[in-house]
Amino acid sequence: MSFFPDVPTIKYEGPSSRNPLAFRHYNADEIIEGKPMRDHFRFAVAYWHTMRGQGADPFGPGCAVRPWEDGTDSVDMAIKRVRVMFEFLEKLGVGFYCFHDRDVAPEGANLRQTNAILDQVVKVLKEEQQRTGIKLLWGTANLFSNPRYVHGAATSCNADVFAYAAAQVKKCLEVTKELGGENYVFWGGREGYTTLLNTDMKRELDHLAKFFHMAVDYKKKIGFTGQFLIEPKPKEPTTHQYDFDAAACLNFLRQYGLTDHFKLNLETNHATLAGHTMMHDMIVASSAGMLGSVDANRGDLLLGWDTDQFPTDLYLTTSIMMVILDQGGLAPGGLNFDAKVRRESFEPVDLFHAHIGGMDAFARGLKVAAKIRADGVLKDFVKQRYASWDSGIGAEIEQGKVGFAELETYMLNKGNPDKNVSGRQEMLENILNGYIELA
Ligand code: XLS
Ligand code: NI
Ligand code: NI
Repeated sequence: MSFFPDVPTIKYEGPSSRNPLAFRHYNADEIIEGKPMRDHFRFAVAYWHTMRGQGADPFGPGCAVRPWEDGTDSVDMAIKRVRVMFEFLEKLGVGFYCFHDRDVAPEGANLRQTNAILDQVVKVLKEEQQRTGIKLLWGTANLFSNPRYVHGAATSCNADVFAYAAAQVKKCLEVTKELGGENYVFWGGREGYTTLLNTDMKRELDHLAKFFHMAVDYKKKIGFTGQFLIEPKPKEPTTHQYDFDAAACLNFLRQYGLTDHFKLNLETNHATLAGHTMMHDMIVASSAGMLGSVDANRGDLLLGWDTDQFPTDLYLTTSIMMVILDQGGLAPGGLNFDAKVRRESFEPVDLFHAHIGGMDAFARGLKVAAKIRADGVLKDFVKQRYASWDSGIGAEIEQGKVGFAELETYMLNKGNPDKNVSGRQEMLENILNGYIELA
C-alpha cells in the first residue's frame, strides 16, 4: 500500500529537466571534492514539520490534506505515520531523519505510560530503519509543548518540572541510542524568560548547566557515542532565549566547563532572528571547532518570526557550503530540513516539491562553493589582504615578540602606516555572481 500513490521515486534528471518531481542538480553519487554529494550533505527530514505540521497559525487551524491521518493522536495512528514517513524518505532518497519524542509518539497519562507508548513506536521506527537503511541523524526531547513546561524545563522555577524533564531526556537518550542516532540535540524550547521581574537569571543558567552535566554523565553511563548539540535561537517562544546565538552558546559552554561534550546545531532562521547572517554564526562556530550540524531553512526578511521556509536562495546555500567545505565536512552532523511548507501548500505532493527545491539549492551551492575553492579567488584575495601580517612588524605582533613600547618606537621611526588598500567588496560580489550564474 502506498501513501503517495501519484509520486514516483525522485530521480536526478539534470539541469534541463522540466519535471517538477525530479532533481535537476542533486545527484547523490556525483563526486565533488572527492566525495559523493550525498555524503557532503547528509540530508535529513524533520518529523515534526513533515509528518506533524498541519499548517495552523494564530488565525486559523491547520488545513493540510494528509489522507493517511485519521484525526486522532492514537498509538495506531503514530505507527501508521512511521510507515508514511519512511515511504516519503525512500521516495525522496534522503538517508536521515530527525524527531522529537513527542512527534513520533503521543503522551500517556503519566511518565511510565508515556515511555511504554514510546517504546512501542520505537520498535516500528527500528524496523523501518532496518528495512530501508535510513538512519536517525538526531533525536531530541520536546520540552516545550506540554503545559508543564510553561515556565521552561531545565530552567523552570519548579524543581519537579526539572526532574520530569531530566527523566524525559534520559528516556530520549536511551531511545536515540537504541535507534543508532548519530547526534542528540538540545534546543532550549522555553529556556528563557518573558520578564526579568519574575526571573532569577543566574539561578536558571546554573540549573541549565547542571542539566547538561547530568546529560553528559548519563550519556557516558549508557555508552551513547552520538554527538551532543546545542541549537541556538534568540527568541520565540520566549522573549529572550538563553541560547541566543552561537557566541552566547559558546560562552555558556565555556563558563560551565561543557565545551568538550557539545557542539552547535545552527539554524538559518535562528541566526537571522539574532540579527546575524547564517554565515556569521557558522564562522563563529566553525572557527572555534564547534560547528556540528545545520538546520537548513530560511526566514522571511519581511516577517520577524521563525517562518521555517525551505532554503532556495543560492547565496545562502553557497555560503553554508563554503564554511562546511572549509572545515572538512559536517559528519556526524548533517543538513536537517527544519522547514515546513506554507499553509497554502496543503497537498502531500507539496512536501516533495519543498524538499526537492531545498536539495537542489544545496547541490548548486555545493558546486559553486567547490568551484570557488578550486579557483582560489576569494582565498587568494583574503590572503593578500592580510599580507602585512606575514612578515615584518605584523609577524612580530602575531608571535608576541613586541609590545606597546616597541610598537611606539617602530612607528616613531616610520612616521606613518603604509597606505590602506581597497576592500573591493563590489568586485568580490561580482565574482560571486559570476560563479552562481555558471552553476
Ligand atoms: C525551533 C527549533 C526546533 C529544534 C528541535 O525553532 O528549530 O525545531 O530544531 O527542537
Ligand atoms: Ni531547528
Ligand atoms: Ni527553528
